[in-house]
Amino acid sequence: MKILHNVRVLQISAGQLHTIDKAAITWQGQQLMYVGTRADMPRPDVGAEWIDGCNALATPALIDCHTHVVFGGNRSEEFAARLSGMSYSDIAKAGGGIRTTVRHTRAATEAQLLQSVMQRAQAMRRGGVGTLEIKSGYGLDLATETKMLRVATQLSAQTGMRVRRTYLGLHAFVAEEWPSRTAMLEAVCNSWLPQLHAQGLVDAVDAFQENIAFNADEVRQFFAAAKALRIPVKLHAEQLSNTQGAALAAAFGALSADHLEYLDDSGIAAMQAAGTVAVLLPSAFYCLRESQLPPIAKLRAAGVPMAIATDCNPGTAPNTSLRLAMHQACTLFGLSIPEALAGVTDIAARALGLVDTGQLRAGFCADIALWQVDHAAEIVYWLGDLPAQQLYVAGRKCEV
Ligand code: DI6
Ligand code: FE
Repeated sequence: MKILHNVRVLQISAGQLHTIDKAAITWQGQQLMYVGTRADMPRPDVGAEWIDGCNALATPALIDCHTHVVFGGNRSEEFAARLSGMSYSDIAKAGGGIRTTVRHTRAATEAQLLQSVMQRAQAMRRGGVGTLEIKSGYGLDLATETKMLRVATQLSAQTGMRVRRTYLGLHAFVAEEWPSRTAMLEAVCNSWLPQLHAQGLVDAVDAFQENIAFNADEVRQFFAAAKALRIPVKLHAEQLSNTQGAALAAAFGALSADHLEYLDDSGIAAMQAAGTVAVLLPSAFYCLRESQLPPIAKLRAAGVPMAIATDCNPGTAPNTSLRLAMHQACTLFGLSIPEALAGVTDIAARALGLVDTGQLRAGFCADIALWQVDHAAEIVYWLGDLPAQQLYVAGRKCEV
């Protein structure tokens, strides 16, 4: 048994922050046993390990529920091109964008990919992230998609972080490599997905539904294949235009629909009815210098839970700081501090289908971040480095 004492504990419920002062947290193995005041703590086991929290603020370890953090190369040259006037869509149509990263990711060895993602993941971990979702999607062939998902699996062992792997089967269509779009769909749905699933590499699937990517019929076919294998689905929806992606995702009981700048009222209603989480990605909004805001007030009014993630990727969000994404969600999208904190803990867990992480309560996983701050708002407020003092994932201490 472990006993973290001399801490203040942040709890987030019903949109309110609540701090327990002079608190203690105990856990056995991976599971929290007690979270409350030190005074009320049940008598500990003899031989329990005592850990001094130095009066830090304890929060659930943060959860980054949407990333593309495994990739080869980078896209700084396209960033420069965008600064001189080219749009993200122009670059994609000219064969760049996602396809640039596909070339680099195919060329990289598994060891090279692991080495580059380790650096980014270490920055995330230092920022208090204990759980990380990682999407494939820069392979677009079976060998490279497999390589990406294997690297994501290895990353967990190397860093101690919990990793959820998402097969982003429909990210981009490379016309030169296929006789038709139907042929690609056929391979992804009936061959690659079942093979990746059989190797235990897939926790969920995702697709990019957009005018420059895949249409509703194609996504529906892919989701039907995932459903047949009982794999949960997620969707990049209404990022650059409205293609009724959120409603389609909701119809499949999706864990989340992500981006959502162009989400409309019917999409909100469908998400609300299905319990689909809205994942907000303000770093991509910022990098693309978008002006269309996701309909935050309407999502809030409808009671659709809102998570926040980095979308860490080389094209639209070269960001390893979940705290920066939280800050952007507040400054650019108008979220409150409690919404931002819930969006990277409890609600982010829901967006990944994790039922026992993201809260500091008995029975949940012992995933804890300690912060040297006076008030929880500082976690969102400071720009730049604010390293977690200590981090525990599934009861085990991680380096920060
Ligand atoms: N939407 C995104 O924001 C990322 N993928 C997607 O479907 C961007 C991917 C990239 O540009 O590399
Ligand atoms: Fe994304």
